[in-house]
Amino acid sequence: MNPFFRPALCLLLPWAAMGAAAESVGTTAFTLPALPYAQDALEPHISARTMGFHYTKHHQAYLDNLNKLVAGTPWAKGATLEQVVRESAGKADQNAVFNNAAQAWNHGFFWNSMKPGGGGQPDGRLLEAIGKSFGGIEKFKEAFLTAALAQFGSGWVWLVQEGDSLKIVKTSNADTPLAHGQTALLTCDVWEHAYYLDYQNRRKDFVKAFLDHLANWEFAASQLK
Ligand code: MN3
Repeated sequence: MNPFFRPALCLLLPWAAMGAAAESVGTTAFTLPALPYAQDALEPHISARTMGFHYTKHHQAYLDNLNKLVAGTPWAKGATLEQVVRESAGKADQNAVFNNAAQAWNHGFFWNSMKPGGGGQPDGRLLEAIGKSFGGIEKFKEAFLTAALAQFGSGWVWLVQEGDSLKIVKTSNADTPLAHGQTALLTCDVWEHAYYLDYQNRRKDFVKAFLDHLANWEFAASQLK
């Protein structure tokens, strides 16, 4: 099915289920999760051209590589993407599996971290937790932007929950909070491929657009433990 026509299905599934391998006879393949919106839905902040490359080329490539790497291993028999990430993390001989599985997971999480008409601020428990950990939503946004600009080279900036507190963390390349016992709430991809077509070298403008116009606070709140 064309992923464009699957957002309703996606909304019915819990996020965790979306990362599960699709089962067929005796073997499984990790498949591209449906985007929760159309590829042009985040314009003008992220162009359809950027989304097209990012989702159908970059994200797909991580999944294609992962499927090749796990073929014939126990991971190809019904493991979830989360399992593959956790089980390959920190193992030198599984570095390629980790990189591709983590990037596949990170991208699925990133698509869900945005929505058309997002931004603003969360409410309820998440707003309270942000107040407690960062001193308010504006201070959180400043700290998130600072972290995004401080990430040297390719990587991600995240809002995570660790125990009772919220933190902003940066990860390099494919690294992910999932590998560090943290609960991811929201992420922004700061690899150049995420913004270069639209913003060239202006990472700051991209991350500001993410915070002010795209951040999906309902999704972030749904990940709180
Ligand atoms: Mn990316």
